[in-house]
Amino acid sequence: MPFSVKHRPLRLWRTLLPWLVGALPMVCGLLIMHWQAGRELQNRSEASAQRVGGQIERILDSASRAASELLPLAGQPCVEEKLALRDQVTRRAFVRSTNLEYRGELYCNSLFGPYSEPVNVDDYVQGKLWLMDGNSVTPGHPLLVYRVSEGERGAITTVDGDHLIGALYLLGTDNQLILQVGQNWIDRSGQVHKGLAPTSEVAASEYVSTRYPFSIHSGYTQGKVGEQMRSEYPALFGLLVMLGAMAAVTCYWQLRRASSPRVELQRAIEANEFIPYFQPVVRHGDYRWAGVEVLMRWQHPREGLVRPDLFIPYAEHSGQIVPMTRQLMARTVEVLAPHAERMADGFHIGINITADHCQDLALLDDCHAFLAAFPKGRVRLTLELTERKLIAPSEVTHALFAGLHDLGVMIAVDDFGTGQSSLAYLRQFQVDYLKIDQSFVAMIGGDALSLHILDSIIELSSKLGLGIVAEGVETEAQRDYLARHNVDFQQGYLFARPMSAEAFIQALEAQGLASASDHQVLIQGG
Ligand code: G
Ligand code: G
Ligand code: MN
Repeated sequence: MPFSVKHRPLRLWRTLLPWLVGALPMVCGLLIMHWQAGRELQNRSEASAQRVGGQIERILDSASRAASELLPLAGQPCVEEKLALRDQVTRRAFVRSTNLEYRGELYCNSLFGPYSEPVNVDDYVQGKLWLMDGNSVTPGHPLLVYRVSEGERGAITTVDGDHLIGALYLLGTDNQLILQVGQNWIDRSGQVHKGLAPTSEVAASEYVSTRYPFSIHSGYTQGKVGEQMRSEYPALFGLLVMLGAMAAVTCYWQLRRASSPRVELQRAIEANEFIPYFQPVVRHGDYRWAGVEVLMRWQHPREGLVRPDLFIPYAEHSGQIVPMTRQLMARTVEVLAPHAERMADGFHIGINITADHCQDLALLDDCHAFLAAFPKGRVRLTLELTERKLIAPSEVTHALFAGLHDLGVMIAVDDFGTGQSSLAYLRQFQVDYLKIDQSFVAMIGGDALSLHILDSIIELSSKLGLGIVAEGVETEAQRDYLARHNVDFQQGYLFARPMSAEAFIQALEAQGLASASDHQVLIQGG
């Protein structure tokens, strides 16, 4: 089992990781969506600059044709040509007025006829195009002026600003569109501004006409990408949230699976994975079952059956041994109580407890509940306290052991001889049995000195008036030696290994039958 020490930063990391993993697909998805929306806007911006540019070129074509047709007339007397000027205004859709220029002077106008105004070529970009914010006829109203010239002659046509504004409105209003002519520009408001048009913050693009000296700038205001994402990808966004949540939950479960021992034990407690195994204890003389020791096993979903020495130490350390033992006692009741009639009165049931159990009186309730599940007097509950970890006496332990005594619960000191419990200790906790540790039983057949230790323990306990249980009996020689020394009970592989509940119940039934037939043999024999 991968038990490891838990570090604080690790715990923080474990808490954060599912959030990070959940956020990752959302962040990546949002980045991709952002990029995609930006690209779409860029394409749209370029397309609209191009289309609007095309429309303005068409408008200028009309102005340019009119001017080209009038150019040969420049220099002729105005009275003769003014009808030709008006003819062009009428014929050309976008032309508002036409003019003739000769030697730097605009001398003939389609509206006024003869006229006089100097022509400043510098007003015109490349001598051709001028975006002006009004003239004497319509002051404050934008006007696009087209000029064609040849030597001293020139023809000038004007386009009403409304046609330009119309072109800028051509594709709707969700984007920014600006017509730039030289140092002047105009947007949908119809106001002519001086200088260079401001570039859009999002998806700025430019269409530079190859036929006339103007350009179209298009783009979007700040926040357009977000708006685009919200309006175009709500379903995709929902999917991202779902993916993120799924990733986070999966990560969370994966982390839990390979989590710390405490979390793993807690999970096992909740899943009821701690089950009782049973090892019989036999009586001196006929070696019939006098009782049983309940040994905890962990039925792990992946590791299989886990031995207690692998997890009990940690459970004791973390304090989780208390709820685990409570669960074990409850399971033991479930298994054994229905078969109580198979047990002789005073059948011992040994439960291992630790010092942790003695810090409050909860154990009293557990024992009370345990005994209440059996017919009165049928079982003797024995709590086995390991001698390796001594209990510190206090008011609570005093009350606890007095209460246990009143309930008729017996106390056994487990692994006796391996620790250093004093006589005072044995008396303090009103001990009833000593369980001689199997290392001493293993000395039988060894050298004389070792055997002497075993003999001393047996002698001591009989002098103290305590019952003795010998653990780890594996050979007949050991069994017989212990029998000769009047050890009350024996436990070990020689008689039975720890077994599952089903096996134990089966064996218990077989025992009952076996003892009945023994009895018959005795009667028949007698
Ligand atoms: O069952 P096994 O046979 O492997 O026992 C190994 C050790 O685990 C023994 O020292 C035994 O006392 C201890 N042990 C077994 N079951 C429990 C239990 O329910 N509680 C405690 N505290 N120790 C147990
Ligand atoms: O609670 P206690 O420390 O007494 O636990 C008994 C332990 O001894 C358990 O691990 C149990 O499986 C083991 N055990 C029981 N009988 C024998 C035996 O005959 N030989 C050996 N080696 N171990 C035994
Ligand atoms: Mn034990």
